[in-house]
Amino acid sequence: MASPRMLLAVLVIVAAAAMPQSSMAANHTVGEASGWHPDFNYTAWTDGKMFMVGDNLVFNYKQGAHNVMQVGGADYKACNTSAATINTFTSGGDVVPLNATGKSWYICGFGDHCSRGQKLVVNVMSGSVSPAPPPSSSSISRNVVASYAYQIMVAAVALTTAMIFAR
Ligand SMILES: *[C@@H]1O[C@H](CO)[C@@H](O)[C@H](O)[C@H]1NC(C)=O
Ligand SMILES: *[C@@H]1O[C@H](CO)[C@@H](O)[C@H](O)[C@H]1NC(C)=O
Ligand SMILES: *[C@@H]1O[C@H](CO)[C@@H](O)[C@H](O)[C@H]1NC(C)=O
Ligand SMILES: *[C@@H]1O[C@H](CO)[C@@H](O)[C@H](O)[C@H]1NC(C)=O
Ligand SMILES: [Cu+2]
Repeated sequence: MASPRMLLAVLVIVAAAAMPQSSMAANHTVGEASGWHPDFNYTAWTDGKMFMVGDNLVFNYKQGAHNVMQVGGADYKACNTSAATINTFTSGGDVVPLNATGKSWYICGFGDHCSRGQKLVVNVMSGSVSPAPPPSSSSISRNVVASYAYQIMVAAVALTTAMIFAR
């Protein structure tokens, strides 16, 4: 018969294996399947999403038909396509890292696309809650993970107690 100590060890191992890997950076595909183009509400797309330092934005579009200019807030607001950019991306499948907290602004530099809605602002939150990065829109929340680990521990204690009294 398995000893309570052994059962506890097994449960601890199971709990450790159940914990997700610490790197949970998310890729946010801008506009999802619609991609990056005018006549789309990217503000609505950001609704309810969490953007964390370490996440990426992925801009999908036809190369040469659009681009991604990372600009300042004033140039975003003005749709200033001749703005001095922080970065410009042109590959059509741009993976743009969110590596700083605060707002990050993106516009398309082609024609009137920006004024037709091809513009995106995201508010990037800190990912500094150690040790693992905090939740992103597409990963399990820390609270869920924490409560799951807690429930396993409670179950382990209960089982161990039961084993002791059952002898
Ligand atoms: C995000 O996309 C990049 C580039 O395609 C890929 O290397 C990386 O594994 C992706 N990360 C996640 C969390 O899906
Ligand atoms: C885009 O959606 C937001 C809500 O997420 C709304 O407040 C805004 O008016 C919309 N913009 C346009 C141009 O429809
Ligand atoms: C657009 O950006 C350029 C370069 O930074 C600047 O000279 C110009 O004043 C900006 N225009 C507007 C409308 O903000
Ligand atoms: C932050 O991300 C931009 C791309 O948006 C990149 O050009 C820049 O080098 C990054 N900075 C750091 C410190 O990683
Ligand atoms: Cu465009």
